[in-house]
Amino acid sequence: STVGVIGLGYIGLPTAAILAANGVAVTGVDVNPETVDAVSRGEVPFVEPDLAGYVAGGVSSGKLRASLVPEPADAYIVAVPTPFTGDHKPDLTYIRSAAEALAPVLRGGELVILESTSPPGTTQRMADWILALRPDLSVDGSDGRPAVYFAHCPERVLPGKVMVELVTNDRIVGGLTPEAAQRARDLYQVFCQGEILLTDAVTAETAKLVENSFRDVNIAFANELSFVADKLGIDVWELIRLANHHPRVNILQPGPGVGGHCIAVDPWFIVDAAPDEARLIRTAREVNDAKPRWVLHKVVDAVADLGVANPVIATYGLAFKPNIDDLRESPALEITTEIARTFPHATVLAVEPHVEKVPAQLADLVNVRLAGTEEALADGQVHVLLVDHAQFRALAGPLAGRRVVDTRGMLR
Ligand code: SAJ
Repeated sequence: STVGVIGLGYIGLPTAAILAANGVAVTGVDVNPETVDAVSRGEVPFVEPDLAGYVAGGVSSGKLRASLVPEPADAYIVAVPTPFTGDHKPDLTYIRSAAEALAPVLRGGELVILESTSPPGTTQRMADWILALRPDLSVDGSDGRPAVYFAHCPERVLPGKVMVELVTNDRIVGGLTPEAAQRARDLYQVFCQGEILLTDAVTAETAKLVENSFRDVNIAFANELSFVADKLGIDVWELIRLANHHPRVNILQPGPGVGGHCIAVDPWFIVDAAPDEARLIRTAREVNDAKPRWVLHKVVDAVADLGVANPVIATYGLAFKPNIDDLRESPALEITTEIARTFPHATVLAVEPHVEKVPAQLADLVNVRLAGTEEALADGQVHVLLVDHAQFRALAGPLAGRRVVDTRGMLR
């Protein structure tokens, strides 16, 4: 069988590569010519463990190709971004473009799977967009029009473990029709060893959003405890460690805020779909989004306490979580930027072992530069711990007794 994967990003490219590794002829489609060129050469335009080997192998075996436009295939997987707009409304522009690109190549009988994390009802909307351009087709073969089988199969892989979790995670498959769900299951069975659970499309869409909202609400609880503990003058990490000894309590860890392109986004899709009902989910987003500013205030206090006009402030970590190079929606990057803006006369030394060149967001701030750990330890007067990278575990000794804002409890 042949599969077209629309969108060669963090999800589409690994999915295309794993299908190809299992003998499926895959055409990866992307609107970005640089991405298409890179994949055609067997290269990966971003960092994800083990992915490079799969892509190189797929291209050299001839099973994986890349193209700027969709080509006829038996099945399509749409894995394009679903960001939100400034007022927290979902932006479905990329799905709509994918639907418009796909419509002319359909012949009837194909399976079209939406993998992008999407608000409830999006699979139906994608089908509506396609069928509006192709009134000769239908979702169920009614009126003698050939069927196109639409399903939603949300991705659930953890960045940094994508190639493992693609194979081992259970998957939810929601069809616009039961037949569509069954066909989608057959496709995922090619590489997925987890359980494949069938449902309808709206339930599948909502399940994905609920998973990430669950995590967001739980992280917000931990972050709220960090505000409470600070007010009470107690150590939040000690507090959580002790409370977690209860057999039915399992509190997550506070941090500088919630980053990444999923957990900080997806809960808003639920809030948008059910604004009067999703009160806790909305509040959790607000609590987590308030955390970077709170950390900035702690830095302002530490600098005031230092009482120096041109302080040297060292920040440790820019990524959105430990041991990766991903800076998307990173609270650590946001906090470092805000520190530099707040203290134009300070020197900010940003330590990020996973990044080699200054990120665009920091590029026009003349008082920030990347530095190594040794320089930061030697010259820094205020130390802000933002990401618990493995490399930073050794900081506890050298930073003991110094002026530190520790957002991750790393000095404990
Ligand atoms: N964080 C904390 N405290 C914690 C745990 C996490 O502050 O105790 C922060 C992290 O530092 C980071 C953010 O939360 O800034 C999110 O990190 P994460 O590791 O929880 O999740 P992601 O964004 O890398 O991946 C999530 C996963 N979803 C769940 O665990 C429910 C993943 O399975 C999804 O596939 C992914 O979102 C996605 O693409 O939706």
